[in-house]
Formats: sequence, C-alpha cells, structure tokens
Amino acid sequence: MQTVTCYVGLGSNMGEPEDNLNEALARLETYGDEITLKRQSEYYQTEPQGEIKDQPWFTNQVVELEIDAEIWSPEGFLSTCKAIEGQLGRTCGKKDGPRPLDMDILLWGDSVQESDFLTIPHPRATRRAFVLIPLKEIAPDLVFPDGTTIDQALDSISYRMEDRKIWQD
Ligand code: PH2
Ligand code: MG
Ligand code: MG
Repeated sequence: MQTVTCYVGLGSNMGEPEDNLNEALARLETYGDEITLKRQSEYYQTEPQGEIKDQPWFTNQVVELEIDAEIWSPEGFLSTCKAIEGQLGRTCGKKDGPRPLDMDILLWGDSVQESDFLTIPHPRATRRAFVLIPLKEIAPDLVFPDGTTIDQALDSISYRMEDRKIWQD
C-alpha cells in the first residue's frame, strides 16, 4: 500500500465544539485501513481570526493521518471532509464566520498544488498560531515544502499562549 501523511486542521465554535471534533474523527475512522489516525493534538481555545471578530472563540486541533494514496486523492479526501462538515450541521455560512465544523487539509505529503477547489499547503497555515502550535505539538520536526520550519513560521507571527489558550491579532 502506498500511503501519504496528511495533516488536517479542525476547528469549531458552534454547539459542542469538542464533541464535533471527536465526531469528525470518528467518521474518518469509518474508512478503516484507508485512513488511519496516527496522532492528534490537544484541543486549543483560540481567538477568532479573520474578518469576523465578534463570535465565540474556536476550539482547534490538528491531526496526522496516514491515507492510502492508491485510493484517495487530495480532492477526493477534501470532498469527504466537506461531506462530514455538512453532516455536522455546517451550512454555507459567512467567510471566517461561526461554524460547527471546519476541516482543512494543511499538508498532503510534500505536495504543492493550487486550484480553485484546493490549495496545498493550506495558504494561511504558516500564518496562523491556531494551526502552527497544535501542529508543532504532534510534528515538531515538520518542514513545509518550501523549506520553512514550524519554529521559523511561529517566529514570524505575533501571538500569545497561556494554558492552551491562543491569542493572535
Ligand atoms: N477558522 C476560520 C476563521 N477564523 N479563527 C480561529 N481562531 N480558528 C479557526 O479555526 C478559524 C478562525 C475559517 O476557517
Ligand atoms: Mg478554515
Ligand atoms: Mg475550511
């Protein structure tokens, strides 16, 4: 079996966020050997980033998956993630607005690709503390395809963390 290591960022700030993240992972695990959950970070409480500040804080987590690359393409996997977002009640809400579940592909092996549907690595991953900190927890030696290390990315942004709470503006 040829596999690829994929990192996914999960986020939620509606309903019961931790339950939503757990349910999302349980749904991925129904794919058996095709999708294996290798590592999962702790939950982080994070200040909303982006255009809408006046909304509840997010619960964010990053997971490492081993995916059967003979069966799954990144686009196919993204479609499954979108389907799970919908099953957990996500409707087409506002950009950066509140959501019961968001699942973003951060990295797919060393792939670099860009289309209207999917850009890998996730274009904002290296600028978001709510991605970089949980990613560092589970993959401290990870290097992005362009050669940037997680520490270099964290050094280039300004954020504050206390007890797994993350502020960034
Ligand atoms: N997701 C967004 C917009 N802003 N802010 C935090 N803290 N966490 C998120 O997951 C998040 C966000 C759009 O996907
Ligand atoms: Mg997102
Ligand atoms: Mg998304």
